[in-house]
Amino acid sequence: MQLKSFLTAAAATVVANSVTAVAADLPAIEIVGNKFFYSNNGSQFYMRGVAYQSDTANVTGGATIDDPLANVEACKRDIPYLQQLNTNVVRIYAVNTSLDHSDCMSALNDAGIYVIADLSAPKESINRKSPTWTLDLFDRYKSVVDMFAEYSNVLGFFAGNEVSNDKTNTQASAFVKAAIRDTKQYIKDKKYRTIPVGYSSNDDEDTRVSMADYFACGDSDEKADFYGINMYEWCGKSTFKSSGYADRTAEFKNLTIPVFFSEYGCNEVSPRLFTEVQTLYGSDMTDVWSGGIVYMYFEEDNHYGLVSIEDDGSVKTLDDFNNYSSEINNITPTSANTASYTPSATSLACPATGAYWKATTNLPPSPNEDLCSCMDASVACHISDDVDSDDYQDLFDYVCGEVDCSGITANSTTGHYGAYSFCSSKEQLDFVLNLYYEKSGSAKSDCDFSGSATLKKATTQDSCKTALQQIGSLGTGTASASVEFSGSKTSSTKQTDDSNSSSGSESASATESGSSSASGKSSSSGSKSSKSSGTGSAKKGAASRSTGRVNLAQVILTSLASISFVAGVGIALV
Ligand SMILES: *[C@@H]1O[C@H](CO)[C@@H](O)[C@H](O)[C@H]1NC(C)=O
Ligand SMILES: *[C@@H]1O[C@H](CO)[C@@H](O)[C@H](O)[C@H]1NC(C)=O
Ligand SMILES: *[C@@H]1O[C@H](CO)[C@@H](O)[C@H](O)[C@H]1NC(C)=O
Ligand SMILES: *[C@@H]1O[C@H](CO)[C@@H](O)[C@H](O)[C@H]1NC(C)=O
Ligand SMILES: *[C@@H]1O[C@H](CO)[C@@H](O)[C@H](O)[C@H]1NC(C)=O
Ligand SMILES: CC(=O)N[C@H]1CO[C@H](CO)[C@@H](O)[C@@H]1O
Ligand SMILES: CC(=O)N[C@H]1CO[C@H](CO)[C@@H](O)[C@@H]1O
Repeated sequence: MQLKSFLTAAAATVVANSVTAVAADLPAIEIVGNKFFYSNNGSQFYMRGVAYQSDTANVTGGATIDDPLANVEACKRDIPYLQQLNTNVVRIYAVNTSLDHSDCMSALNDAGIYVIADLSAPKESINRKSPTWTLDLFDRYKSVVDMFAEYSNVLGFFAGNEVSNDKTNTQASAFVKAAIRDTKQYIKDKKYRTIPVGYSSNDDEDTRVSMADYFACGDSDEKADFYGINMYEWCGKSTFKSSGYADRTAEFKNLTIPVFFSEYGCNEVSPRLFTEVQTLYGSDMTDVWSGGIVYMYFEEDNHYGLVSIEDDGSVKTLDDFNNYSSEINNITPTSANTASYTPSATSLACPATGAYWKATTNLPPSPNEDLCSCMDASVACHISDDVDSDDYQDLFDYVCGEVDCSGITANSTTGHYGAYSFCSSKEQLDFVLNLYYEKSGSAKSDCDFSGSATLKKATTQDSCKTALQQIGSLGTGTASASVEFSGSKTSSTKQTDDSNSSSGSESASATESGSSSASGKSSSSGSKSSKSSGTGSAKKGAASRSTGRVNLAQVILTSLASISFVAGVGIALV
């Protein structure tokens, strides 16, 4: 009998595992309307979260990600403390997908704790100053999804953290929303559980309403599944009204997706009293908000810790821990149930573009590796393999002064996206060098660039033809035809380390925005008006390139290059 042999096998497994007590998997959390629910019984789920990751700023300095889910000893050390804090969610800012997370994930599961994880990492995130949504970045996001999809205690993923953070860079949100769309589709394509994908925002008074509406509006295929706001408005003893919470609640009450504090806990008054907890989980707010995540577990220089880790590795609870503990263990939020709950509204208008909002709802295209490979094989002029990718930018600057580079650029205000705007820097460079080569008459010397480029045989595979024709030679059209590239993909020059990933046109400083918020908190954050949530300061300049050097090199290169083209002499690139 099939059943009997299954039972026998199961029994054998139980015997083999008898030392470890295996708790059942936590029920997945699902979303209906603007609320989270337990999938097993339909009761409402409020986040009682703690941000759980020590300083990731060192990553920006070139060190490794301190991945809390890969350190099972620390997990096991900390879980009893998280349980004292009635914790049901931990927020993780950056994971290392080369490491094993299974032991910590199951320890958290057994403790009734869900994980909400950022998909980006400080070196691999959408840059608010020159935003792109690329093959490389999508690969990073996919790798995190692949790693965590199997765990039922993954509550959801953040596709970005404070990427746009004021009215000067709202354009970047279009790229984050494209990331949400593509990640959701990837989860579907892989037939994973429907894991929610959302966004974590700062709290900027000019942009906060437009931004929330932007992420929550539109087709279900592309809108965020939930929305977090990093909130530092309630400092010391405050009230629902005087803190600003009342205004925020009025502003977010029409949001059609769950909204919560993805960080909170102003520390202007220390020790923190956490009197906001009663309000957040009380009747003034629970219709609109789904709880929050206290920033943060570990005490560090910025003084937001609930515990400190002593030199001997032990945990010492701080005053903030005790105060938060007494508050969070004393809440009784009302509970809706899916059986009787009907969302009051299901759709929301997208924000109009204007002085404070510049991202159109026409999103950047989905990165398509085959298309980039098709294009790259079809061009004749290629950058030489021995040119350092650090030097690509100089070539882009020169060539894009000579030819129309719209095929590789993206503008989320106009909604014009080059068909190759998501390709690797190398592929993009090949594309524009080839445009220059063709424009100049396609002589061998037109593909030289001071010895940096070479001609190769161009081939257009049949399975690429229609799409490439639709896109056109400038790269500005849209392909409705699908593409399939056979052979080795050209974009396998996946950038894996710091120096390499800061090269080219894609992003000079991917660390500028993204998951570094865990480290960027200045101790004075949380001003009530919260023009900025205070999370930006330490991020600034995190990864600016050595601008002086580049500019100088660029000037020299550009003039040398112009001379060399005229004279037909090859000059080696510096
Ligand atoms: C629903 O299930 C969750 C998870 O098992 C549990 O914590 C909660 O108490 C249950 N709700 C009710 C009303 O039984
Ligand atoms: C990491 O950050 C801590 C705290 O800011 C600092 O003391 C330490 O030197 C840094 N380590 C590295 C490798 O940068
Ligand atoms: C990820 O972990 C691997 C294996 O330990 C390590 O080699 C790598 O440097 C880590 N990467 C980051 C960004 O921390
Ligand atoms: C919420 O929706 C109501 C009804 O459509 C509308 O009158 C109100 O202005 C909206 N509030 C906000 C803050 O958008
Ligand atoms: C996008 O287009 C607008 C309108 O033409 C322009 O003002 C803006 O500078 C462009 N942005 C980028 C990043 O090119
Ligand atoms: C509201 C509250 O619990 N306040 C306590 C916070 O911690 C300090 C220091 O332990 C206590 O004095 C407060 O009573
Ligand atoms: C592909 C590539 O360019 N890899 C280089 C990245 O940078 C390191 C040094 O930081 C080089 O060793 C790799 O060859």
